[in-house]
Amino acid sequence: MNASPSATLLYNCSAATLDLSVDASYGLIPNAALLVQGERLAWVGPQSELPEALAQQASLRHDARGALVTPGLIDCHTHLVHAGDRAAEFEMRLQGASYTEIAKAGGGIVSTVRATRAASAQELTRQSLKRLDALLAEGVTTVEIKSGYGLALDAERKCLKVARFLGGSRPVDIQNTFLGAHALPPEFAGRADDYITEVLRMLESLHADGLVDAVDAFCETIGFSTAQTRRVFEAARALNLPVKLHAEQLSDSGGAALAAEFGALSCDHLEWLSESGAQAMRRAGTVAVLLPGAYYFLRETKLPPVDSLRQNGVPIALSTDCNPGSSPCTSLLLMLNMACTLFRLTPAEALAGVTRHAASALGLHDRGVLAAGKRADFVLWDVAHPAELCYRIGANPRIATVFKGNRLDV
Ligand code: DI6
Ligand code: FE
Repeated sequence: MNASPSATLLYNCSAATLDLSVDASYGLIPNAALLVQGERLAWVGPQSELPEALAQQASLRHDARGALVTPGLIDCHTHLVHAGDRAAEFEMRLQGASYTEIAKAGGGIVSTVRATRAASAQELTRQSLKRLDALLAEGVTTVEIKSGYGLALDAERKCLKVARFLGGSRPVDIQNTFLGAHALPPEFAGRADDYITEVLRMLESLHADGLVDAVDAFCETIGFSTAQTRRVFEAARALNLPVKLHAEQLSDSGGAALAAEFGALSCDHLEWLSESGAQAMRRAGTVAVLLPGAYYFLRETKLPPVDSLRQNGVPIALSTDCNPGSSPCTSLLLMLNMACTLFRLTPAEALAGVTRHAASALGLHDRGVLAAGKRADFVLWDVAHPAELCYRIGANPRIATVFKGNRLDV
């Protein structure tokens, strides 16, 4: 409880701490104060309970004028680094073509692969920064970015390097995920197993370059089988890298059970998740990442089994899935609203899904809640109650973001 003289006190706010030791809902502290010391929170609690000794050590005092404070938002599943768009495919889908049909006809992910391979790192950076800035404008302080639109060593390296560069260019933490097993590139047509061998080679090389924080795969009828996914996971395990999985998005392929077997950080999408899949996730402590943007944009009708996830005690995170094909979305606040309206999450569950549970989905235990010792990543909002963050559509009530203890006007 020692604060150095350089500590900063934020007072006259309410805090949705998402801290379970406060309560199991928002962890709401109505008249709160936060003490920031360096990159960390030194104290969080009711203003009236702030120890006088700590209060006196704060050399800077900031009146939050009644703002709501939440943890910095975490977008734990994005494909943010890519080139081009798929607006023409959107038109085709509106005329009746399905996402799967387009993918099988050589469009879909592979068309973004063509554009991404052709783009220079500089151009890729320019296009990706626009999306990142849109996320940051809504209070995002940690973003996961997957590769998977290169599908060849040099192109995957280019994308992961751009992702690292983005992290150095903006006040945000970027977590890199290698998704080499995203789709079959045309040069491996009919040779999926050979491509997986190439994925393993890419993984080793990119990991040696320090570009990989986690490993993902698209386990699906139009993606890779569980046997192929297992090979990728075994390689990740040998390198001590955590795994996650695009699982049961379009069909029940048994991906969640496989991912759980490897202690996956998360399984993502999950519209077709079975009861046994949910139980396997619970046993493994795997987070369910729901992606309402993809559900909405693909006009899916099969809802993810939210009740089963709740009953099994599987933590639920939410993310934009920012990608050009199934979720061209750069608003995590919109995902809060959609998760409540489409998936019937409570606003408290939704907010936990972009903070506490999103942090777990990335294996980051130093953030996602407001509590002493956690990182001083937080957002001040011009709202009276946390449910307002989920309730509005298209509003952005962010006042300011603090990233690692630094006040920013991003
Ligand atoms: N599932 C998705 O929703 C994204 N990737 C995946 O495996 C979509 C990628 C795309 O259509 O470009
Ligand atoms: Fe995705």
